[in-house]
Amino acid sequence: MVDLPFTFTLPTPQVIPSKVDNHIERRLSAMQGQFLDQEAFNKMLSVEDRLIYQVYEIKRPEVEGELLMGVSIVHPGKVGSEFFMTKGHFHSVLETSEIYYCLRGEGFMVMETPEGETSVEELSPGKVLYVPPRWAHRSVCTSRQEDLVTFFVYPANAGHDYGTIERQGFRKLVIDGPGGPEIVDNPRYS
Ligand code: S6P
Ligand code: ZN
Repeated sequence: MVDLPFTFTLPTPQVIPSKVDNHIERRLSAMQGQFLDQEAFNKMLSVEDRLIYQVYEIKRPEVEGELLMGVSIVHPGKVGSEFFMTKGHFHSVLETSEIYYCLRGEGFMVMETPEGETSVEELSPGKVLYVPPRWAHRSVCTSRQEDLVTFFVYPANAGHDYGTIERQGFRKLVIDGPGGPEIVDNPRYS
């Protein structure tokens, strides 16, 4: 049977889609080893397993030709001086791209290739970001009070490779500096 076209609404300022097939909540405990300041991480975790980000997914068959889409919501906050962020990943099928459309909040997309090229793009409402094939990506919320909300679309066969980032982190970090958000080299990167 052929698939039928479908519609859903993504009303603003309400940002939860009217059609949701899967809701992911990622808490601090799932981010072990990702933030630079391990002491600040442990201290925060001992008080509360804070909700860092959520994803509302619209499911499609995970095969070539299909597209997956959804909404990612990164909450405001910091671990030490590092802003709350997603885990970040390469796509398992490296030669796949992704589009992000920022709906709300302020932040950055931190990106890098396996060859070590880096790029950090600012996100603000109305901005569309094209993440080309081969670029790992991580969203970082730098708003003080507001969520960073993005709508994303990517090939359904892309898959996620979290392991590479879990082992090494990203080459660039976004920290809260004296004059606002700063992009710095990750001192732990080997
Ligand atoms: C999937 C796409 C987003 C992220 C989401 C959470 O390819 O990039 O749906 O999954 O922003 O990030 P992460 O790194 O935990 O999957
Ligand atoms: Zn992705």
